[in-house]
Amino acid sequence: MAGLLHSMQALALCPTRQAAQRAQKSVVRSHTGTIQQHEILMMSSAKFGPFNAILRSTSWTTRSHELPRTKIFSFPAEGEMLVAFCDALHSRSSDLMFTLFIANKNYSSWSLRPWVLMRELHIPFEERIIPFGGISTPDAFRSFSPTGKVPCLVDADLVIWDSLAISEYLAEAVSTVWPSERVPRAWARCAAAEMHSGFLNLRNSCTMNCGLRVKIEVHSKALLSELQRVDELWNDGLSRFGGPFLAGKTFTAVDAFFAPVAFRVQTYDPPLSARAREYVNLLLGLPSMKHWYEAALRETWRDEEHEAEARKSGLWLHDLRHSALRRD
Ligand SMILES: N[C@@H](CCC(=O)N[C@@H](CS)C(=O)NCC(=O)O)C(=O)O
Repeated sequence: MAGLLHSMQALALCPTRQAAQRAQKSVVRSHTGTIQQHEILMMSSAKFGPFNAILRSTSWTTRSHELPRTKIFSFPAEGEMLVAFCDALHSRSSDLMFTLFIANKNYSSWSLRPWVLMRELHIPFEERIIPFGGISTPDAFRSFSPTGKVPCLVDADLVIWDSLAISEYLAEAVSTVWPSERVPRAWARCAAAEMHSGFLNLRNSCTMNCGLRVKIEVHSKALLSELQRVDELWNDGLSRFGGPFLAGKTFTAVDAFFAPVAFRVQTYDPPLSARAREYVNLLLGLPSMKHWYEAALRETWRDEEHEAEARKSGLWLHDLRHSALRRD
């Protein structure tokens, strides 16, 4: 929509009297399942005057077989009026509703990535939790996700079933998902991809379990070498782009990809440099991360597979989930 606004502003600043036609679309889906497509046709004609904007607004609902209803509005559109109109259309796009399927906040590290990204970038979405260790069966996951895994983003009739693919899908509409400049953007994509496809020892021996505090008794060589690489990678990004986030001043998808590592560090307290710890504290202090954490502590589902993984990781010092339950 920002692109739409810019192109419309450009158009408003240099209206020509020749018969020009431009079409721009915005599709808005409401909570009730109604879809509205706004299409702006710019044209001048004998009928509509020298320079008029025509809005073709079509709405239909996903819940019935009704035919779409189309309304056409036309009005003079020059200069500020056109910009004001575009602003109004832009604000309507905030109704855009994605549905994000996730699993337990306490365990689901992959779910956290798009969730924190969307929350930090103020991308509206409806959250649906399908918990491990609840009453849901593996079939429940297959009903919305082709792999039976989360996260899964649903946008109208489109399903995006992988956290990296979700980030790229969102990046097509929201320019702040990745850094705006070429060099930090390339770096951020490499680092996010490295996290997406690597760090298996960190994932397996320091499984995400937000509410636990665990003492790792023996750090394997493989785990230590991955921790060193995380540290090196974070220090590299922070020095190159000046922090406080990995690729510069603002939170982008690469920070979302490392957000689960911040919870792992909180749980397992592994050896890390001071700068890396500072970055972990920054992530843990974000309002969205605090919200996720508090919700994780309140969850009452327990999934034996995840609990067993955490038991293998080391000595449990504290289980804050229990105290959270006692507080309730
Ligand atoms: N490549 C996927 C991995 C997703 C994934 O493994 N999700 C875990 C949750 S943390 C899951 O759904 N596990 C359920 C299972 O393996 O049955 C992504 O990035 O989204």
